Amino acid sequence: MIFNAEYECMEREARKRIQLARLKNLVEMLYEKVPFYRKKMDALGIKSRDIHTLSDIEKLPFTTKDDLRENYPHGLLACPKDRIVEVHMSSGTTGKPVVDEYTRGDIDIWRECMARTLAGGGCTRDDIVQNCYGYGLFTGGPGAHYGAMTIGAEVLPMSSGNTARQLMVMQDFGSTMLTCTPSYALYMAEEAADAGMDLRALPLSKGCFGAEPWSENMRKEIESRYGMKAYDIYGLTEIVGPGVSFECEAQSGLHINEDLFFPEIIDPETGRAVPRGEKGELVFTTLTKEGTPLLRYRTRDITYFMDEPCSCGRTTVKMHRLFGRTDDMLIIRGVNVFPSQIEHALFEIEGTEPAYLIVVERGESHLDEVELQVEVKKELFSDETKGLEALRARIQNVMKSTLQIAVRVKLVEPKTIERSIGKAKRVVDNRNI
Ligand code: DLL
Repeated sequence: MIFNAEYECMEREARKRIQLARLKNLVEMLYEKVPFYRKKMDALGIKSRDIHTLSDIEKLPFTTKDDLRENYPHGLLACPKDRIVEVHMSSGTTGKPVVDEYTRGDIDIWRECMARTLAGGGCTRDDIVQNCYGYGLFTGGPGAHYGAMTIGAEVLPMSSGNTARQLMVMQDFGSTMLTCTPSYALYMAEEAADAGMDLRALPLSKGCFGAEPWSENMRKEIESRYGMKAYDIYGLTEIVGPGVSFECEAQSGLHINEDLFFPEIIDPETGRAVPRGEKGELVFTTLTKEGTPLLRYRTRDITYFMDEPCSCGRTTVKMHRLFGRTDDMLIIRGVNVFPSQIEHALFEIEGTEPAYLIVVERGESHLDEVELQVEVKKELFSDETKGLEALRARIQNVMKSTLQIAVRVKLVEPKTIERSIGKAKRVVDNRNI
């Protein structure tokens, strides 16, 4: 299924012309309306009239997650505040989240992107989409919701969690498509097996999964347990949410909605474009956004471009499924977690030593479990257990409210966490994704 053949299958040269026109508009608009960008462009001595070809984009400044954090909450707004109709957020590197503010036009872009995405996974107006991405500040739930509605499918806005109810609804309402993180899909499959439910006998035939890294083996596992086709979908809050790129029936690489988001792949060290087809850091420029448009946003995600024509007929460039990130961001149950956030919160808590270790496992249940080992002060360790238990509970609560996920806290004696003379090892990730 191709949702918008005109744009998704257009000749590449024609698309380039559209991209260039949109880029020029964007640069002009950012210069005029966003002081942050005006300053950056002035520092480089560049104006919109210096953009003649798409490769001139390399003259423009990058935007980083730190820039977003420093401009929190509204510093990068490019339109009057009263035009904003919706806001989403995800974790930043420290306390402040990364914000995307959408105008009505931005929501329309997002609906379009997600309609293309779900259609890539075979969604039609006859489908019943069980949407188990989280609803709230996270973009997953609302994004898939908008996309399914735009196609004209029926949406079951389940959000994540309450697995017994998910399985009941799946059975009773005959859901035909599933949208959630891949790990939650597997968790539900385990619960179904325990409850003696045969997922393969249900009408579910396809699903769009993303928001966290997953492997080809995980895809096979989901496909065989549900008897469905499982598609990878990618996106990030800063750019629009899910819908930046998606797999089609070929299941080999994700088509980028490049008429809307101009992609580059750079060497993260030098900031220069890598030779076409080589791995590097993915960078996006939002070509049509109005609320918080971004110029050359460094995603920290690693992939490469796949330029060869796709059997599905779309002409948009594909990206290989992600290989990882250039930073230390962890994705735990679909939630972005930075060790620096944990550190930041931890150091405000009296009684702890500045030594900690984050251990991540993906258990039998396929869900990520986090153990945070924290060294406590000597005095406390010789104290009665009541004090220790109170501290443990306190850290657990602070982590829950900082990270939005439950973390198991283990207090350890001073000097038990290995010290390092180089870069401290803060994370042991035992997940085999
Ligand atoms: O995770 C948006 C999303 C929702 C994508 C639902 C797909 C489905 P953030 O919370 O801002 O947004 O996290 C963005 O998640 O930079 C990647 O590192 C990672 N990520 C997203 N999709 C994939 C994927 C949403 N398919 C960050 N494979 C991104 C691997 C992914 N990693």
